[in-house]
Amino acid sequence: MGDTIFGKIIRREIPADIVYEDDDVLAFRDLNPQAPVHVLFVPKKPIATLDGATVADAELLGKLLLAAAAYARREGLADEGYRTVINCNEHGGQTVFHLHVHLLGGRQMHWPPG
Ligand code: IU
Repeated sequence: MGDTIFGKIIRREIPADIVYEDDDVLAFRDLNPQAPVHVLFVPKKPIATLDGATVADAELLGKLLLAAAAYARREGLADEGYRTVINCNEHGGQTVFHLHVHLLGGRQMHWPPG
């Protein structure tokens, strides 16, 4: 599996504004934020896409979502609400092929997404 810029962030080879870390998950602010709060939650394990995840990753995927939800609550986003997004491959708009959950909050979200 190819390395990505997120792998370099995880290994601290390039800087990022890291807001959360545990044994399995790293979270950092998106460089091109689409909302007042825009944080990316990435597994340290380099899974390329959601399509590439397997049942062996079930616990890790749960940890990723729970880390995002806990962060949102700590940041005071939970009551008004927020959005989590996982883009997969070309039609999903994925540009970095290291699985990540976008957490977007601090403004009204709209549907359908573009
Ligand atoms: P996507 O779901 O793969 O499209 O999301 C990739 C995100 O990674 C996107 O929102 C970029 O702004 C963000 N990003 C970043 O935060 N830092 C980087 O060095 C690069 C992309 I490249």
